[in-house]
Amino acid sequence: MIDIKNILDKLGIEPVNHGVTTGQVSWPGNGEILTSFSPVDGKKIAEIGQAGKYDYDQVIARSVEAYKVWRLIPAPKRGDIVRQMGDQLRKMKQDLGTLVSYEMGKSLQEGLGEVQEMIDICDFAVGISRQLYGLTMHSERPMHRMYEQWHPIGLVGVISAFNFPVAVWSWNAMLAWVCGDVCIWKPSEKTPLTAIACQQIIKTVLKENDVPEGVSSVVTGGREVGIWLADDPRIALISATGSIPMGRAVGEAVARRLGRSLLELGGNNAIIVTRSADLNIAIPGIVFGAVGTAGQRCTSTRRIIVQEDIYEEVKNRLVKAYSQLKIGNPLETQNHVGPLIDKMAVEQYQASVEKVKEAGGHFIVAPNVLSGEEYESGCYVSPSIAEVENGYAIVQHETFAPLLYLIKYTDIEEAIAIQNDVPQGLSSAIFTNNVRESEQFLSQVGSDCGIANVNIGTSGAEIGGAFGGEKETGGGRESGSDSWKAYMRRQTNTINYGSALPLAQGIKFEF
Ligand code: UN1
Repeated sequence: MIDIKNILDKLGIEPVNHGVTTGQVSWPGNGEILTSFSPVDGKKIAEIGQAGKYDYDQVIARSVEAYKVWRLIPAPKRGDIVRQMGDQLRKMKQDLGTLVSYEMGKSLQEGLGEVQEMIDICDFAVGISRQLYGLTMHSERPMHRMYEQWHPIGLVGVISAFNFPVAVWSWNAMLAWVCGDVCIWKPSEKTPLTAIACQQIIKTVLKENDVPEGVSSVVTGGREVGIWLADDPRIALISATGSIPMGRAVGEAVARRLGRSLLELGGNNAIIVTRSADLNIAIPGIVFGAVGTAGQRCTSTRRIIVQEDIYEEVKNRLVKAYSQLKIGNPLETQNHVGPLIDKMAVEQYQASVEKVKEAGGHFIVAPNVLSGEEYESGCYVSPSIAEVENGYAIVQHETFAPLLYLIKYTDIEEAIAIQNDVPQGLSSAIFTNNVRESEQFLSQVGSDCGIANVNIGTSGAEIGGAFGGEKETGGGRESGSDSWKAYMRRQTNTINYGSALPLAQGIKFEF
């Protein structure tokens, strides 16, 4: 049995916690008291004093001051501080991963995997801290030089979701820090303790390096804290991960003040299984994508689009695989599927199931809400599979639960059309051994998603790539590749080192 109390002690989580921190300094907010319950066993873990408006303004005032100092520290030096944070995370991986699993409900393996993503992004950000490259251009004017520089953008607000309660913050924060920005984090009110634990883990690094107070802040709270951030002209960039309605509200508020937003919202991710697919890898890929994290990743597999000749075989193998799934305490390694985040999520799963039935869908693996011993929290459901039409309203919508849809197709063009025919555009995959099909899927007439994979599933992206999607997914890109550019402002500089003043475009202006 895992000793949760001991892990909370090691992570500095108290029975009642300060819900506001500016890195080195923390205090109990004057907002409402929030209680964090575990979906694993339904037990109360700890309480948090959430931020009120006064606390929020204090944090932002300190962030503004911190930015004035932080932006002057050379980027590789900031990178070295991020490296030290990565070292601390390595030491605390087991404890933080366990708390992620206990507060959020994902399997311990996935909790540890999430902390590994944090460590990996630290390493990546250290490298990037020496590669914040701008281009140089040849000027059309004699004795002129043109180049561009990337400068920090300022204050970055990070709104994160419960399903990746720590990794998504680190994707944003580690890059923003090496870029010279300061971060204000509003974690999900469903997983506030993991956010507090992260601050405890990096606190010694901040202290040892004399990092100014306000470089890493947390303001816990609900929707209103998100609105304060979105409406605040002092926040240059809001990076928000979560539902499409949340992203729309944040995006509209930030756009109203002409600020920048980086949105990573819902997906409706499909896997196309073609006639030539190797089902020995396709089936596990589908099952992990659909039931991993109990279907609560934005990259979770929601739809399987299967070629008609192999439809019955795929269906039978999926039914067999689902019959072998063990549902239960995610901290116990033999279980594949843990609980949903809370009872509201269970109700939403049930409501979606009803809508599938009303639309004419047919369940081949029936959904259930589990009760009895081990399931006292009321948050455990069994994963389900339904045969549907892609056009059903409920299929067009992202249900954040292990509800998988099976859809039949005849030719590859039809499969790609079905894959793209949803409002969201995050992740997609094809299982095929036919190079024509895979190349068509990856081409400009193929998948319209930000992520398109061949012979792997839709979830579990590595941090080195740019992560995000199109359409209602929001268009933002986080994590690897050149996503760092979102956290900086570009300045174009033209320098005249001659003694004449020629104008661009050959314009003559004489007097
Ligand atoms: C999310 O669900 O918001 O690709 C992020 C994945 C993970 C990240 C998911 N690396 O599934």
